[in-house]
Amino acid sequence: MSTKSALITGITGQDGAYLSQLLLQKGYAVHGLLPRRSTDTLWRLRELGVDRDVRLHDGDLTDLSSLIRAMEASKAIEVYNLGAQSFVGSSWQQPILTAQVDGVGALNVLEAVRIVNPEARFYQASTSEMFGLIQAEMQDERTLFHPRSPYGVAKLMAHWATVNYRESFGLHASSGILFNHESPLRGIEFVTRKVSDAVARIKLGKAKELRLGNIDAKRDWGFAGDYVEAMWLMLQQPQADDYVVATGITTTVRDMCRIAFGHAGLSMDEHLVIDPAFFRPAEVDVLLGNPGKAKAKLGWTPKTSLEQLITMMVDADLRRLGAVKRLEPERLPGSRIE
Ligand code: NAP
Ligand code: F7E
Repeated sequence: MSTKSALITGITGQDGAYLSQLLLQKGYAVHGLLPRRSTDTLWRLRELGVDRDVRLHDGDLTDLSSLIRAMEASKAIEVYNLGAQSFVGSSWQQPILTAQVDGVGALNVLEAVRIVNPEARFYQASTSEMFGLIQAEMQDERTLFHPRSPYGVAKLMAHWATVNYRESFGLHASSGILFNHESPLRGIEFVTRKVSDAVARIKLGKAKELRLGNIDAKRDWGFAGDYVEAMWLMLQQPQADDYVVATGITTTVRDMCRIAFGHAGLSMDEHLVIDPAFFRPAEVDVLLGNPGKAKAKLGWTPKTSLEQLITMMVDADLRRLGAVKRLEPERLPGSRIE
């Protein structure tokens, strides 16, 4: 039997790294789109020990010709569009770039699939940010959207383009409406990783305070390693569809932060400073997902609690920053077992 081939845009990001690891474990040939950067962006793939096992193709989501070439060279039968300007905060400063990469970029990938291999299955990284100003206490696949940032608006375009290519051209195109998911590989600008990094620094005497914005915001946080399994499951279904992927539990930034400080034996109240610089022009106050459809149809359930997730992240940052005394076992969850 010939090896299945998958193409991942955003392969150097948090989810791209975990998905690469998962697909390699399943025997896929994993290809990734690599946008030109002046700095090294392979650290996550390296940290999971898979950087030498993936094949990278020069390309950018805003350059359709490079996507067509990557589709042709990879012979992908599954395409995961994870690439994005994914930081909500930056989307107010770079709204046009965000629209071009996150909105038009997804359309470019759909076009590349349609032109090169319309039989290939397509996954779109949709987001709970599309719910924004929530229209139901618990959000599911039928909840109305009301995005609150240029990021949410751009992602909504990509989401509807995915539905439209499914309905117009019969593509096997699915959207995963994923709620916040985190890991030790999360970018430092996102709140969980900002907290875990700061807690580790404070613990090691390298910093004194942590400055945050709106700590009353509530998020439904899960572990990225669990969530990439749902992406893969969506593309194994006979029919393409849209699925909410979430834990069904929501927690304030304040309580998430308290878990992190508590794990390191520190008092949050002694170190946390509220800084208006980190408040957003429009906030998504609360998100809470209903993963019922993903459970029923994909057989997917989250495996990692928020407590496990945050302690794993604090421990990883302590280790990175050179802690003598470790608070966790040697290996990062999800890293390669020799
Ligand atoms: P991430 O860590 O920020 O990774 C984003 C990836 O996109 C990086 O590999 C980045 O490459 C790449 N990228 C950025 N601009 C690009 C361009 N113009 N052309 C090609 N690639 C480009 O994001 P993530 O957390 O892994 O999230 C994966 C996807 O899921 C994103 O689409 C995100 O919007 C969406 N999502 C995330 C969450 C979450 O909680 N993590 C929830 C719902 C949806 P560089 O690093 O070189 O810029
Ligand atoms: O903010 C509040 C902030 O930046 C979470 C992306 O992956 O998930 C992510 O978007 C909350 C917000 O994630 C700080 O105001 C307080 O209410 O970690 P975040 P996000 O905006 O929810 C969705 C699902 C995606 O799709 C996105 O790609 O925390 N908050 N103080 C802060 N947030 C940050 N970043 N920094 C602070 O200092």
